[in-house]
Amino acid sequence: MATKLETDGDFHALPDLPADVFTAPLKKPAHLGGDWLEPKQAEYTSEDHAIWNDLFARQMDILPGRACSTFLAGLQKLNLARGGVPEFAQLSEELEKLTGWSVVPVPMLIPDHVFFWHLANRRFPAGNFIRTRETFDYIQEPDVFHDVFGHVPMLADPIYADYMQEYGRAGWKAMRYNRLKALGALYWYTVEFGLILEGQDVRAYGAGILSGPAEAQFAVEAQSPNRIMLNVDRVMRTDYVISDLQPSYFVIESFEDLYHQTVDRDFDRLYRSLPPAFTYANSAVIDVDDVLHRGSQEYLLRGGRGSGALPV
Ligand code: HBI
Ligand code: FE
Repeated sequence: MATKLETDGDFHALPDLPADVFTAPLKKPAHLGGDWLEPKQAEYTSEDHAIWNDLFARQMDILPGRACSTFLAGLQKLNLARGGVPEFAQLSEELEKLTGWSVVPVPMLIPDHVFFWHLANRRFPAGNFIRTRETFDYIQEPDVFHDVFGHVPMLADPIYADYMQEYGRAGWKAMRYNRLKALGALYWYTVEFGLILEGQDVRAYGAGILSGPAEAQFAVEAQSPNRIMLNVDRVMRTDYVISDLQPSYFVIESFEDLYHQTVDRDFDRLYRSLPPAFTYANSAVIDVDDVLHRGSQEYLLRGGRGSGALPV
């Protein structure tokens, strides 16, 4: 099953990035090695811990009835309500026991191939810094709140934990075919902004939804966005924006379904058939779509972020 992805090596050594791969350059801070890991987690001030606690309380008001049960269970299993920015070492110890994952500190966005390599080895690179009061509602760079509150509880689930590792392994192949952007779109529409059906209801499992107040309501309830059943081939051809609420969300039936849709797939064939650029706009609804909700796109049509449009 997983063997198709595993033929690319043992994932032990950091791969070289081929010179002609399409990916954004990042400048590595001088004190870091090739793995981009901080030697130890940052020390946080009492104001940093207070910011964490306020962000946490705000999300806990919003998430019941909107977050999926797997996420809420993960928060409990890892005791993330204990208060203050969690210590990665302690978190890793608990996570190791549950699913064999650990959480490691990084200073900023790290290059795709390094990120995939950590995931393939069941290490989750988490932002070391925390946002300020000035950027309380929205930041583009992943900070410790987004990464630890949004992503880590999901890693306490064994199936999801395996999906994330397979995703990292799939990065090798994407690199060889120069299709990292397409694999990035899959990450975006599942790990960051994914929705799941629980009975008749749609719930969020994507960390970008779970870690922000506006997006949690918008993704699950608003009339504007499309909600479409996930189709991996389709999503990997779909453009995405990182600076505003999403015009479309993709919905899975279960985490088993997500795992099998991605892992039981001939990625060689898929990458060979993928064009180098995205085919579909992020607001598009296309013939093959199994549509749960066709969005009005009112929020987008009124100008989106910065226009004062309400996220309806
Ligand atoms: N770096 N720190 C960090 N966090 C991410 O989520 C991340 C990254 N680098 C690359 C990356 N994500 C992409 O490869 C994925 O979004 C596909
Ligand atoms: Fe994220």
